[in-house]
Amino acid sequence: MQAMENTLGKWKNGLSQTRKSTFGKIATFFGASEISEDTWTELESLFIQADIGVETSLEMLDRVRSRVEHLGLIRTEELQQVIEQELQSRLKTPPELTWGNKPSVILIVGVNGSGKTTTLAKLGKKFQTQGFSVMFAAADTYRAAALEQIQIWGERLDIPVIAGQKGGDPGAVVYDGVQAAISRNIDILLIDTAGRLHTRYNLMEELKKIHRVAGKALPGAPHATWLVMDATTGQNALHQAEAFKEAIPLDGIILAKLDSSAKGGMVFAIQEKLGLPVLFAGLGEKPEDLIKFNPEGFINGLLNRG
Ligand SMILES: Nc1nc2c(ncn2[C@@H]2O[C@H](COP(=O)(O)OP(=O)(O)OP(=O)(O)O)[C@@H](O)[C@H]2O)c(=O)[nH]1
Ligand SMILES: [Mg+2]
Repeated sequence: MQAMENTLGKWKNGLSQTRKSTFGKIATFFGASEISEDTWTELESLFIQADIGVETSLEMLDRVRSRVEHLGLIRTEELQQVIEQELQSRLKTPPELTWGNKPSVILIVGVNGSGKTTTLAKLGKKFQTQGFSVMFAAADTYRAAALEQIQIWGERLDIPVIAGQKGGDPGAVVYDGVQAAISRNIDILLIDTAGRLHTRYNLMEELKKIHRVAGKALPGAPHATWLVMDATTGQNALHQAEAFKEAIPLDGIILAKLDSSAKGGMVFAIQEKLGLPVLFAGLGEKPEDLIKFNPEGFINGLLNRG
């Protein structure tokens, strides 16, 4: 119970930006006035501003509208519950994660700057707290700073890091990482990858290769591939996500920087358009600021519901 309350508090704090701007406007929209054509036009524009995406917004409002007509609702205050139900019904509780393989290999991918390395550190801490032994593999060999960043996290969290040389072959790092995780009896190996190469094509080819190499080093690996998306980039990130999905099989989304986003409606479009579960949300820069996605907490945080 205590844990649940703390989580609700985290959602509320983490989503204060979006609550103060877009979603807050939706929440204050409900009053004594009568529902009219203008109501629907305004709601549509609020939904789109909130980053829900045009198509998803229209679909959601269509459903709200038929429900309102069916129930014979007249005043905008009566709309609130129907909209909240519609928002909530669009979100899925992520599946429980189970780690039947030892080591379980998790590949972290995403465009540059989306929050991969920070998320990897947060996941490392989370799994460690749950009692698993964790190792990092630094397969972003393009930037010297990337290596340094992950090494600092490794030291801080007391998690071993397998790394190659700057400019080295990322595939080799993945292979070595898996071998090291096997020989050191590690439970979970988290692999960090680069977010930018000379071209998008090169990046996708490299990710395919990394994926293949992991499977060669350990049949069945990677056991999960998670795409880190930056919540502040909005609808644009959805197109980027499609490119990753075409290149390699994805198992879930981690939405980083939700705390910095004034929108947050992307969550609705992600589940709809990508058909992938949102597993975790990043609500800050500290290792403990990654929380399991929870539709109820998310909606509470967006609308400041009791
Ligand atoms: N506020 C906030 N900042 C975050 C969050 N996640 C990551 N960041 C910040 O976003 C910036 C980029 O994060 P990185 O983890 O380096 O991103 P990356 O995807 O590894 O970047 P590249 O390796 O350059 O592709 C850093 O300043 C992080 O502190 C989050 O959930 N909330
Ligand atoms: Mg990085």
